Amino acid sequence: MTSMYDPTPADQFTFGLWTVGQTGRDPFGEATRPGFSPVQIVQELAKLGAYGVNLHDNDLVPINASAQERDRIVSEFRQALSDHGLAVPMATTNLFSDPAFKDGAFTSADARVRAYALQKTMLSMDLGAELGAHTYVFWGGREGTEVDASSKLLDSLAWFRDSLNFLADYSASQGYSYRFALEPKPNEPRGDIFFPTAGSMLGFIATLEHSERFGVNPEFAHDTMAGLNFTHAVAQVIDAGKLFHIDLNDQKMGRFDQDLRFGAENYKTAFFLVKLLEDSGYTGPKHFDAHALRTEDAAGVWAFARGCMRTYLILKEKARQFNEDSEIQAALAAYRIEDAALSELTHSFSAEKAQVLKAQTFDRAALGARGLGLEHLDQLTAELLLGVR
Ligand code: GLT
Ligand code: MN
Ligand code: MN
Repeated sequence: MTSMYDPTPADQFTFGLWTVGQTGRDPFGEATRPGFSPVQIVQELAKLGAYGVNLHDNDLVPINASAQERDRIVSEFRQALSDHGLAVPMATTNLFSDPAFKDGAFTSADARVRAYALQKTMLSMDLGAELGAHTYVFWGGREGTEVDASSKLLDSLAWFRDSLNFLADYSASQGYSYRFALEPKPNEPRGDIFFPTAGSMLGFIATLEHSERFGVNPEFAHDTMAGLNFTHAVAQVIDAGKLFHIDLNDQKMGRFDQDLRFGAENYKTAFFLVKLLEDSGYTGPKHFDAHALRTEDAAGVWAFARGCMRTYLILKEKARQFNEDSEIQAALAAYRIEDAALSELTHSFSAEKAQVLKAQTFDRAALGARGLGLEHLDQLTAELLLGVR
């Protein structure tokens, strides 16, 4: 039996090969399940109604594969994509697993590592383009420090900028259609990762040569680890016109990077995030950068994947109900006070308007005394989410 919460490719849900392919290994224990081949992942995701699959170069092609092996693997994978109607909307580079990158890739203090990182990324961009990807993600997992006595902070920023400028030019020289999405994270695996927040990424993007080709790939868990409000971060990225991609998952605040199933933990934040994405008209892929719990077997992995997508669609329906609920809309209308004359006065400067505004009298006591009705509005929202409205 199908339901309105069963995903279809039109919903544009995607998973990374590394997400559903994760084997349960963590820093304290070995794999608890064998994982799946890239071709199996394509088959299963297509059955579940996903739109696409994303990858790092080495999720598909082992780092030590020969040219012939690479071509064979890629051609088998392309065949599976076409057989099952799945896209590869996003590609990225693994610049964090190999010991060569233990002190950073583009921000390594070793010029040879920086050059190797550029070479590896160009080859990975070639692979992504071959598979039809239009978004290229940079997650600088190893770009950071534990030891600031290394004295490379300002150099690292310049090296990172040079690398991105180089790669944007490489993309253009190859005729690739890439838009680049930079993914912030505050820490883990480094003690401190450079560009910890969406805001710091936005600031850095403005310094790039082709800043119009660069945007942000925010991740729910990354802001939540640091105790930040992810929905607020995404709003700022949307306001800047820079939401090029998004990584959805869940997380308890202040913990290690859990990458939980979307909506597993913070229902309310997930609701306001989905509402923001839907209301703002975001049309890009919704990528679940999460993995099944270590307790799960193969069936648990697909239950996890299906759960991510269903929860998004359930919250999307709740957002629609929120927008159509007359009591909620009345509470919102009462909360917001519009004044056309004052808005005209304040929305842009003129010397004359400034004079008029300075002469205006405000009833400060009345402004402070007004009750805003937010308890009522929040309780209505809670009841909607809890299914009793
Ligand atoms: C890694 C990380 C993610 C990044 C991926 C892209 S890899 O799983 O935890 O947040 O998005 O490199
Ligand atoms: Mn991510
Ligand atoms: Mn993560």
